[in-house]
Amino acid sequence: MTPPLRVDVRGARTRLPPGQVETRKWPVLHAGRVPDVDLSRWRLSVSGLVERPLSLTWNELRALPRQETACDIHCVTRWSRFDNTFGGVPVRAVLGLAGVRPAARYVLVHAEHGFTTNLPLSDFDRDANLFALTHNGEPLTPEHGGPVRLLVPHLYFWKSAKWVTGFELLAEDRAGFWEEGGYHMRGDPWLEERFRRPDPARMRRGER
Ligand SMILES: Nc1nc2c(c(=O)[nH]1)N[C@H]1C(S)=C(S)[C@@H](COP(=O)(O)O)O[C@H]1N2
Ligand SMILES: [Mo]
Repeated sequence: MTPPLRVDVRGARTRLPPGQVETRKWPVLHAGRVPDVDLSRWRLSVSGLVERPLSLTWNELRALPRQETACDIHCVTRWSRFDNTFGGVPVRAVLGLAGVRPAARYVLVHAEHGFTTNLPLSDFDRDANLFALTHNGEPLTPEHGGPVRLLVPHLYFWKSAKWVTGFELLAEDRAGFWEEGGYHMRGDPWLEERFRRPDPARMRRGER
């Protein structure tokens, strides 16, 4: 008798999103130079559709609750790095201080040198997200965004702005630095949201 057909789906689910390659190193990737951040003048500014606009000093940020987030990181240039532990202040702690107004739907994150990145508020307002101060127990190095970077681990890593200086809550989505150049407005690595699909109507009008 022929043996029964055997189907084995163990291990069929991977930690690696489509089109990604695992790396053990931690590549350094950004536009421009690594900024010199002066902590005595540094502020985290929160503006836009909030009940209480904020301008938190370095000490005020550090006095907020802390959390660790264990995660994998996925860069749109196709490298992924597993098993990172970031420590810092939960984004939700800062949102709680500022108070989100009902009309807020999107976030524009600001960083040193005018870097910006945008994402839906529903992706920003998540348990795992941090204003990260440490990586695997050590202070973030300047190359990796120290003294403080955003961490949004479920989206491509370009949304995790290094040298973060604040964010705005908005009613309408507004393209950030890489997004202006065609990168995706959301950037879910599991959906391969790398680039925006060109809008044929806008292309005909000669717009982006
Ligand atoms: N301020 C700033 N943050 C940034 C970028 C940047 O150019 N400027 N690049 C993004 C991109 S594309 C990636 S992949 C990650 C890289 O972070 P890493 O250098 O710590 O690996 O930072 C993101 N944050
Ligand atoms: Mo990236």
